[in-house]
Amino acid sequence: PAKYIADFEKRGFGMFIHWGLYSQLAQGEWTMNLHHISQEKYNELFNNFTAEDFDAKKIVALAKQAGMKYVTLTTRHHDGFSLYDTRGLTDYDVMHTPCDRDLVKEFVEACREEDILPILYHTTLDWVHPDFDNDFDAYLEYLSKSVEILCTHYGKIGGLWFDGNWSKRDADWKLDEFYGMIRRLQPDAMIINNTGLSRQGEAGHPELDSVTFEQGQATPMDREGKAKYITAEMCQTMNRHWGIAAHDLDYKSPRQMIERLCHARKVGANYLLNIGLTGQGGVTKMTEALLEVIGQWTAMAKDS
Ligand code: FUL
Repeated sequence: PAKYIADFEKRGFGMFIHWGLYSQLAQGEWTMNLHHISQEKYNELFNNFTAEDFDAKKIVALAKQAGMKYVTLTTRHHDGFSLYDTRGLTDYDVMHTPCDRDLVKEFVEACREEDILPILYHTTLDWVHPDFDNDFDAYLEYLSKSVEILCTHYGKIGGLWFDGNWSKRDADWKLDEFYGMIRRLQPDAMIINNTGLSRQGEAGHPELDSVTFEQGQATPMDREGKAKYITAEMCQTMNRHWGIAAHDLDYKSPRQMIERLCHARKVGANYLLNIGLTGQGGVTKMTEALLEVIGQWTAMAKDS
């Protein structure tokens, strides 16, 4: 496989970060949809977003200490809000909140300094954009321009991680064009999509560099058999939610997470372990404690 794919595979263990306006409510990233949060309430989250606790360097250091070699950040989730400067494409971005900092820029730069590969998660499903359900071609153009910004303003990125094509299974997402644009602008970026391969037994688009097993486990058979893949990633939550959820104390033990990591590596897959940041971008004590134990283990495993 291409060198960048081999590099991704060698890195093996990554940190997934879910963070957005929804984090202020601490009910998971689907809360707008599941709990019918009003537009008014969401405006309040937008107007209160300061990101004052977000320290990209600290997060990268935490990931490193845990033995992780890449980090995947939700630059835009299904609620449509962007953590990056969309340069006039939409007002619904971080530059129009009190925060007024390009958080993706801070993130990518912090990663680069520490040889951590930055991967940018971007939703393809949008709950708030008026074109999503009315003028899908216009929406695709908006989506493509959004991703083009990520491909052109942050230097070399490690990859893009898409999520949401499952929301309109029969639609023409024009993936040839979409992925083609990324290949042109970022020839060494991984193109990953949450294809739901584990449920579907299908590998998605041929252009994909990696397929994702959300919460599920890859098996050696998948690699050779029907659901053939070049690289695979198993992504998993620490508790039961991706976005921070205050009521959810159902955490996995470090042992369970380490076993998953070992399983993934045994079948040649990567393990992407999620953390949910607090409303203004901080890391919870629980997350820090779990990462600390995992780091002690990975450090010992490396030495032995
Ligand atoms: C899912 C999304 O709908 C979740 O909110 C989360 O981002 C997960 C990683 O992928 O399909």
